[in-house]
Amino acid sequence: MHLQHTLLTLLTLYHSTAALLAFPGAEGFGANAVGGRGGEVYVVTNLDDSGTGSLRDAVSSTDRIVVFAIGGVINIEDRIVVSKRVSVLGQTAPGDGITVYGNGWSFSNANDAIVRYLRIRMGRGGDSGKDGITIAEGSNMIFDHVSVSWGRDETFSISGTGENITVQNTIIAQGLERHSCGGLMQTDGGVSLFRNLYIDNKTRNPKVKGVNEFTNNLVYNWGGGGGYIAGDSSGQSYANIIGNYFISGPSTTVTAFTRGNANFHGYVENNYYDPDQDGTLNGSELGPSSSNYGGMEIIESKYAYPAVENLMTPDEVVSYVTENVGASLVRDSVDTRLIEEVLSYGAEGALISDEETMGGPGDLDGGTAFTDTDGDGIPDDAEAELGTDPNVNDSMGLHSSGYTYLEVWANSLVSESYSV
Ligand SMILES: *[C@@H]1O[C@H](CO)[C@@H](O)[C@H](O)[C@H]1NC(C)=O
Ligand SMILES: *[C@@H]1O[C@H](CO)[C@@H](O)[C@H](O)[C@H]1NC(C)=O
Ligand SMILES: *[C@@H]1O[C@H](CO)[C@@H](O)[C@H](O)[C@H]1NC(C)=O
Ligand SMILES: CC(=O)N[C@H]1CO[C@H](CO)[C@@H](O)[C@@H]1O
Repeated sequence: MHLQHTLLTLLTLYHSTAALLAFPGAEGFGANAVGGRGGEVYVVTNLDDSGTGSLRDAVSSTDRIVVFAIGGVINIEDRIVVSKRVSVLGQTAPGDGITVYGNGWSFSNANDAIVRYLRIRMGRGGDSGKDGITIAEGSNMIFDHVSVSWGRDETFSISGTGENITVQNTIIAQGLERHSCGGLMQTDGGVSLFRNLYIDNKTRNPKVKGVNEFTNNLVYNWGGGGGYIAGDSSGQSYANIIGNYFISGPSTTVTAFTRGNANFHGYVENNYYDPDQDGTLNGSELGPSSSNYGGMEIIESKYAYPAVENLMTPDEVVSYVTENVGASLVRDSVDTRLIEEVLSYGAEGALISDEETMGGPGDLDGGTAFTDTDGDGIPDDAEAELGTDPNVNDSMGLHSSGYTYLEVWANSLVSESYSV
């Protein structure tokens, strides 16, 4: 009887955990990623490339919520490979937050990843033929307020058997020449792209195949390879494309949508295109004809994919994205410049082949670590407010909301609803 009751309690707990959003404001196919909830806390305490207290070490084992007691640029030599059930909560870093520079990251098979407020800048020194962020397989992942740039192959790419993945409020920028790619988003397992900025990539902004929702994104200064590339293959694609703004820049020589065919089935609604590169934001709606959408098959009803809670108009998207997207608690020099390009409404922007053009990753203020007597990741003064004990390692306990106390604290540092 007693055992049965315990089991029932456990099952109920499991159930409520499974239905919980990754964090308040998580949306789309990856909204229910669990991350390291139920595992251990790992506090990153240095900017080293490896070893105890480093970010690489933090993500190398499963079941961890990773928080930061230091801000700054982490220079990496080899690619970082992320284990299953890991949360990387960059918003907890003091100072100007965290940039990881020098190579890219693999989230292949890193099921249940939650990644927030992190800058990932690959650069010329990274592995040739590799991406800024790669996901070739794996499920239930969400990337929120990430800035990823300077991929040598793609910048952010999801392919293969990836399933239930969201990329939201994220900057995907400046894939390095000559490939200069935003990235592939091609999987049948479902990818949501919400409120992102694709900027200064020659091609694949993104290239979509399979099951995909592309809503409230801003695409700026794509190059001759293409803005949104619709499938371009014999595989079948089923996509919603809603409320996006496409703004041509100095590098743009082709229309917003290209390379579609009858295998690409798209539901389209209220997408704006400003082609004239004249410094004024005055685009107009792309009528729902196949020719405006690169030749894809336009379908009448929306696919029943997990949608955004607050659908914005394209004009609202421009305001929202320029104010909020990327690791925006503190904008670094790179993101600041990218946003200035957008706000030139067509006059500024360039494809680059070398990050030196951007001044590299820039300098970041490391900030001051908060006092955390028990080393459980939550600052002493916040423990007092949360009702946890500043002298006991108790941050992974479950709050009544279903989140760990550590997540409740981390979530409280950033805004949770995405509307204007
Ligand atoms: C992806 O999400 C769908 C819908 O919630 C679910 O049925 C499916 O099992 C999920 N896939 C994985 C691998 O979790
Ligand atoms: C947008 O504004 C520019 C400059 O004011 C003007 O030259 C252009 O014709 C306008 N475009 C549209 C579509 O109204
Ligand atoms: C706190 O406990 C976790 C286990 O949940 C452990 O991994 C971690 O090292 C502990 N931290 C400290 C500072 O004792
Ligand atoms: C269109 C465009 O600006 N493409 C650029 C994308 O970024 C790479 C690297 O930053 C440039 O080399 C491309 O020219």
